[in-house]
Parts: sequence; C-alpha cells; structure tokens
Amino acid sequence: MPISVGIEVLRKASKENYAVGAFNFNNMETLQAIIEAASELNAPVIVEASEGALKYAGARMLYNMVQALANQTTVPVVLHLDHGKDFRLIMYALRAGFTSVMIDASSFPFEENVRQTKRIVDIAHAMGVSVEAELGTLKGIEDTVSVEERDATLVDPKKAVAFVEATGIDYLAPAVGTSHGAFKYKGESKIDYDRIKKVKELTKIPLVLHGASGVPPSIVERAERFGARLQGAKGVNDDVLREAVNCGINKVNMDTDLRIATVGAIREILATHPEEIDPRKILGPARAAMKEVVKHRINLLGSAGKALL
Ligand code: PGH
Ligand code: CA
Ligand code: ZN
Repeated sequence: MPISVGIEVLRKASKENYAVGAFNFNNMETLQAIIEAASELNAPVIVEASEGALKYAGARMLYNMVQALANQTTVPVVLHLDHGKDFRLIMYALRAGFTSVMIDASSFPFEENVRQTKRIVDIAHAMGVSVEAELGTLKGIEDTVSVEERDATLVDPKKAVAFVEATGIDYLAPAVGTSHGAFKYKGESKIDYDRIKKVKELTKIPLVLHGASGVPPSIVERAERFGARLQGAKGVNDDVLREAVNCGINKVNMDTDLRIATVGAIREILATHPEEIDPRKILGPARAAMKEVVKHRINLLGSAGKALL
C-alpha cells in the first residue's frame, strides 16, 4: 500500500498501548531487512532517515526505495525524518514525500524550541505530514551533534503540556534518561518511568523513546569475535523497554543495534572467507542479521499483528 502517515499509525498505538518500531536506514539492504521483518510479523513500521542519511543517499532515493517496498507489502510503512535540525533539509524531506518529520530544536531554550517547532508544524500539517518534536536533552552523541553529559536535562512534564499546546505537534520525544549510541550506561539503565507516565497522562499524545537500542550481548560478541572494539557497550535491555512501553511509549527509535548487527556479519564473512569478492555475499548476511534484530524488537513492542489501521 502507499506510504502511511505517521499519526495514523501512532494514534492507534497510543490508544491500544503498544509501540511501533522506528528503525534508521541509509541503504537498500537495511530497508529490506526492516520491511521484510515487519511484513512477516504483520506489524506497522516506521523507517526513518537522519539528516546524515539524506546527505548520504538523497531524499528522493530514500523515498523511492520506501515507496517500492511499501507498495509490495500490506503492512503500514511510515517514512520519517529523524532529528531534523536544518530548516532547509526538513523542507527537502517534505518535498521528497516523507510522511512524518522530526524537528529537533531541543538544544535551544524553551521559547525558541516552541517557535521553530510551530513553524514546521504549520507547514507540515498543511501538507498532511505529521510532526515529532523533542523536549529535554539526551546524553551522548546524536548523529551529527554531540551533547555534553553535563547539559543533560530530563523533560519537565508541565513544560511538556505547554509545549504540546503551543506547537500542535503530533507526537513528543521527552528526554527520560536514554542516550544515542552503543555506550548508553555505565551501570544499570536509568530510564525515568514515572516521568514517562506523567508526561503521557498530561499530554495524552503518542510518546517517542530515542536511544532505545538494546545493544544485546549476542550481536556485540559476534562483532567483537571478529575484531570490533565495543568494550563496555550497553543498551536498553528488553525488560526496560517493555516497561517503558507499558508507561506510554508508542514509537521506539533504534539505529545502533542494526549497525552492530551489520558490522558483525560483515566482519565474520571477511574474516572467514577472505577470497569472497561478491558484495552480495557480504551484504546479504548483514541484511539477514538486521532482520533478526528487527523481528526481536517488534515482538517486544506489542505491534506484531497490528497492521490493520
Ligand atoms: C535514535 C536511535 N535515533 O533517533 O534515537 O538510538 O542509538 O539507541 O539506536 P540508538
Ligand atoms: Ca536533543
Ligand atoms: Zn534519536
């Protein structure tokens, strides 16, 4: 079917208390892995491209690949711009046909975040496109932007309501203690469940969890066995993610897990088959490894079997 609009998928998830997986992609193999996994589980899915992905592959290329695959499946597929920070790049994504965009002005003071977000909402809504925005700061590295740990601040639930009312966004990414990348925590994960519940109770809109990769030991160990350096890697484990969804999360962003799965599979092939020069024999196993990761996470989120909108 045609590419679906973000809010149509997330409204149902919010009403029925499950979450939809939102997976980052830059290339064909990753996209195929995500959409095949979702199709096999009869789950709605969000494929998301960062500003870096737009620069790497081009928004039109990404859109056309998604459209080709969405047309071949019966599950809803949403094409989302992840962490849009540059006004012109957000316009570029809208023009290319993205059905959901994130404006991330969370590094600015509240009033400026409202101003920039509202401007995108006015434009995107006029085009029938949904908008995500962020409040508070995630620790760690965000694709192109690094945020110092000392600046880390979690979302204020009262400010979240004011933000949603002032901007008219469709879904909100509240900073609740996660961070991007493969090294999220030193000790145990510190997600603030009560804060998620409070924000949900007050805003009543779909909520987004960024930095949700699990960094599971199985895929980390495979990559390390063949030379990757990932000592100390740690993510949002399955139990923590399930609880976050119970508290009101409806969109779960994951990128790092697919990256590690890719690197592990490629490293293994290159190490064990040094004579191999067919890229398909190298990228194929990476695609298979990503598909497993995606299936595991979708099953956890409760969106399997929820394809009918
Ligand atoms: C993410 C992905 N993208 O917007 O939030 O986070 O690094 O945990 O995959 P991870
Ligand atoms: Ca941010
Ligand atoms: Zn993110």
